[in-house]
Amino acid sequence: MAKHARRNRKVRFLLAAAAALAASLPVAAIAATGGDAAPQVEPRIVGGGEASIQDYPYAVYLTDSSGNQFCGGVLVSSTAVATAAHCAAAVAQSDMRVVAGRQQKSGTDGVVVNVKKIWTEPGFSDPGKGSDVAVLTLDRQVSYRPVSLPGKSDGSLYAEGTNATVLGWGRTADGGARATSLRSAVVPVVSDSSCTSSYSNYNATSMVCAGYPDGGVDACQGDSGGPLVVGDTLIGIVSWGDGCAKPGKPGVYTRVSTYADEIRAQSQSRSLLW
Ligand code: 4AZ
Repeated sequence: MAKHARRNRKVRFLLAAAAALAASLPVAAIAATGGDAAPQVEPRIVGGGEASIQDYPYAVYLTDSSGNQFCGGVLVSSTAVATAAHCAAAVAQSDMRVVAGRQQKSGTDGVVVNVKKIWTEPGFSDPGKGSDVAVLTLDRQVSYRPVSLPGKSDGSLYAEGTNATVLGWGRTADGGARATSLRSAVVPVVSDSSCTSSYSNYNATSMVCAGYPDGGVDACQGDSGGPLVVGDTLIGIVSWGDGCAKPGKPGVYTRVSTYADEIRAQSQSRSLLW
């Protein structure tokens, strides 16, 4: 979408109703706390800011054998990375690399690790149908702190309005260039009823939505597979959406709590398997 179209749409949206105006207030708060002086007309992970890999040591990205970044991922143990199933299917296993501990794509810090096994959630066919989760088993251990997976008592993390952080090296604008460095953005969890209004194929068992009614802050292409965290607990995996940061079109994430037991099982190194 053209920037002007987006801005005009935003203005119309703001003028449309008092309710929309009230709903837009958190966006202003994010822009203010994000440390960006400019008003939010040039959305960047769209609408976020640069993040430190030290603060999010479990954030990793996936490349092909030429080093081209195509997705994100998240360390769930010293030998396992959770990502989106559609990311795991994008490149042949033998060509896939996991880059951990690296902030800048152009950097040389951290490690580049091969993948020796891919588990994909059975029944996955298309992100829009759910089950968009996979676990990559690394061919050696890495020393970066893994993320925590949600437990049985973590249901409240999915309450409407919970502020979650999405991380990635993907596009910084809808249709724009990919980031050169790790970025983060804060997005509130959206209720199932609201997300059903946004997307007729939304499934509350396999997916969770996050974003602002007015858009402006979102994951985007290339962020897929990356983490949505509350504190250091993984609640979502970037999966899909209608474009990026559009009003009324929140980002859709794989609902990790539904798959946590399976992810845990797939993350334990069991030498009998190899
Ligand atoms: C993608 O194509 C993609 N705005 C990722 C996230 C979103 C949309 C598309 C969510 O990888």
